[in-house]
Amino acid sequence: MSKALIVIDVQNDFCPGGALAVDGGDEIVSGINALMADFTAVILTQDWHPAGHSSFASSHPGKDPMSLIEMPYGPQVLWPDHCIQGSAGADFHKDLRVDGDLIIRKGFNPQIDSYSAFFENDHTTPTGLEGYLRTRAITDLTLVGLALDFCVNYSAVDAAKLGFNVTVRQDLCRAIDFDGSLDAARAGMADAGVTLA
Ligand code: VGL
Ligand code: ZN
Repeated sequence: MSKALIVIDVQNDFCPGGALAVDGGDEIVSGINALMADFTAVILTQDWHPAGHSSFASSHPGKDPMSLIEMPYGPQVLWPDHCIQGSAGADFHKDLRVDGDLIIRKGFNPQIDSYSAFFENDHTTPTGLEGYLRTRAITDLTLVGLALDFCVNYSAVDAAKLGFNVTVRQDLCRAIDFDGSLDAARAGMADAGVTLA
């Protein structure tokens, strides 16, 4: 049994002062750093959008941030502009240890958002992370990071569906908690067989 820690989107824009700030997003950094030594592999994800990304409200005239639209692949929340490639907001939190094995970027396709570290929001376009884990014979995943109800949730559910043993350390996550999203995420993860620790 080989286990990986997957650190989801601990980036400036999801921390206090950022464009899509998650309450307490910075509080989890030291605990995540401390956990890294317990794992064979440490993988970081980085939300990485081109300017004008289709998940930004600013790309849809007349639409407000946090409103919902129908995309060809299903419903999509429209976000404030965030994690634009190369911007300070897209950088990892300054205290996060970034000497892990792999950094996987997601959300770079202008037409599709990608909450999950495994598949874009069409649920079919792979990021390549599954192949990486399988070729390294990693079977067990622990997920931490931001945001619990979006990118951690989607990543955990996809990982469980792919057959990995998945634990989410809720104490090392923080949530956006918008319109019931946190309760729905917890129920969905539990249904998928994710261990909520
Ligand atoms: C995220 C909304 C938009 C996340 C990323 O990391 O949870 N949420 N992009
Ligand atoms: Zn994003």
